[in-house]
Amino acid sequence: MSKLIITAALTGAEVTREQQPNLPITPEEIAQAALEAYEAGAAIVHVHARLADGTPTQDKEVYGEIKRLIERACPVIFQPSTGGAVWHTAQERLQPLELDPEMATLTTGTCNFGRDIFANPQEFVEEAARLMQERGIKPEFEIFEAGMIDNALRLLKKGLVREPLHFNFVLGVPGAMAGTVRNLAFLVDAIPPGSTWTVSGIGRHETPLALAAMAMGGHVRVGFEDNIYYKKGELAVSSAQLVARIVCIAQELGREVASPDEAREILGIPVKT
Ligand code: KMH
Ligand code: ZN
Repeated sequence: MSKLIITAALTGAEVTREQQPNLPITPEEIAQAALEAYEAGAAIVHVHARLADGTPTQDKEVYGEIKRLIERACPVIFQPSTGGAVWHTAQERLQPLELDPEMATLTTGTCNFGRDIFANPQEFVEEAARLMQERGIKPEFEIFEAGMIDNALRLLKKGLVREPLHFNFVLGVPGAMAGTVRNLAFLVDAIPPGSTWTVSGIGRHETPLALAAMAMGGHVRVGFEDNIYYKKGELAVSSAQLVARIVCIAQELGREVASPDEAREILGIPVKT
C-alpha cells in the first residue's frame, strides 16, 4: 500500500461560526488552520474562501491571499474549490483556477444537496476540465453519486483529463449517496485501475469511512467542511485535531503518512524544486 495522503477540508461553504466557533474565516485564519493541519499530518488542504462576515466567496483575490499566506507558512498542497456554494455562478466558481493551483476540485454531475441542488451541467464540467488541463492543474473528482464516475470517464474519453485520475468519494451528504462501507466498496470498484482515491465521510460517517479507506489502500479527507465534531456531542477544536486522529489510527494500522512531496509523487503532480 502507498503512504496515506490526508486532506484537511478547513472551511467549506456551509458551516457557520454559530455551529462551529473555531471555524476559520479570514485568509489569516485559514492559513493558520492550514499550518496546524500540515503540522498534524495533512499533505493537502481543501479550501473554500469566505468574506469577513462568513459569506462564501469564489473571489480570486480572496483565494489569492489565502494561497499566498499558506505558501509562506508551509509546503502543503493548496486545493481550492470549484464547487463553491450551491448559489455561486459557473463563472464565479472557476475563478480560483486563474491562480494556477497544483490541484482543484471538480464535481462531475448534479445532485441533491440537503434542501438544495448542486448543479454541475456537462457544459460547466467540460469547461472546468479544459481550463485545468490548459493550466496543468490536477483535478480531484468530487463524487457524490455513482454516475459522476461515468461522467469523469467521459472527460477522459474526450481527452479533457489525463490518467492517472484522482477521485474523492463524498458520502453521507443528505440527498446524495449514503455514508456506508458498501457504497465505498462499490465506488472503488468502478474506477479505472491505477487511479487514486480518497474518502470524505460527512458528519458521523467521517471516522468509520476513513478507517475503511485506510484498510482498503485509499486516502482520507477530514475537517470542518465535512464534520465539526470530535465525537458525539463534542465539537472538535480544529481540523488539525481531526487530522491527528487519522494519523494516530494510521500508525496503529502500520500505514505511513505521506508528506506533501510524497503526496505529489503518488498523485502525479510535479514536485516543486
Ligand atoms: N459546497 C458544495 C456545494 C467542492 O468543494 O468542490 C460543493 C463542494 C464541492 O464543497
Ligand atoms: Zn469543498
